[in-house]
Amino acid sequence: MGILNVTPDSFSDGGAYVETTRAVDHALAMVEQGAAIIDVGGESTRPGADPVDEGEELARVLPVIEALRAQSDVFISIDTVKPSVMRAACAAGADMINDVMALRAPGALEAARDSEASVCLMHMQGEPRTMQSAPAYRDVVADVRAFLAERVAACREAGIDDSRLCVDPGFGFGKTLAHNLALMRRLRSFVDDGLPVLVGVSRKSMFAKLHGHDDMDSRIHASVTAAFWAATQGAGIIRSHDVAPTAEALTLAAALVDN
Ligand code: YH5
Repeated sequence: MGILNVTPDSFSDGGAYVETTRAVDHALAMVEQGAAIIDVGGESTRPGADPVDEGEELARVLPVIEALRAQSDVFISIDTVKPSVMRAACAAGADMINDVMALRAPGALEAARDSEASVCLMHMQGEPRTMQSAPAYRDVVADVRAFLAERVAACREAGIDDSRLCVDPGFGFGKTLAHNLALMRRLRSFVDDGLPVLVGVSRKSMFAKLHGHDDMDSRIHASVTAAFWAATQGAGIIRSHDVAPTAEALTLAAALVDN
């Protein structure tokens, strides 16, 4: 899954892809490099980020989804927590809803159900603005698995079939480095719960904390290495900014793992 940020304040791209044609070109380049899914996001969910107005988010993502749909059959994911954006994005050609709130916003379950799109349910403790202030768990792996099981049950209740779902432990979303490492170490337990697992660690600050220093090359190297680990543990989807090296790591993982 290649990340396509269409946020002017985006962490990595500095707003370089606000323009639709540039965004679509970047998406097509990621497809060329091996991305099977393009994750279009118009609201930054970086720690500390402020929420984005609905009209602004729609104005960012809809032209990109429409233009990408017109030029490619790639699976398109919309990274949003807003039911109105889910509906509009799916009407414009999105195939998947990637929700860091796991469809907890009022109306989100209904919007997802009506769209007939696939859904990624991600765990987050707290909200983006404050989630990294003091994350705490009884047992991070058990707590996150229980949360995801509850959201899967809510989806079933709402009429969303399991065949449409994947789950995500939500690396960096209300987690310390120790929490992130515990989730990565025990990733197999999420896979064993039965649904496809999505992992998003690309360029995240957990690697700066792990290394004790911060530069983009180090973050990217660690992200690709973590993608390899996640794939060997059975993760089905890796969300990444750096598709070419990540795709190569996943090719190696697939060649090494016994299935
Ligand atoms: C995710 O894990 N993450 S947006 C902070 C960074 C770098 C990157 C400080 N959407 C996920 O990518 N969706 C985001 O450096 C996501 N899983 C799913 N399913 C945050 C992000 C980032 C944040």
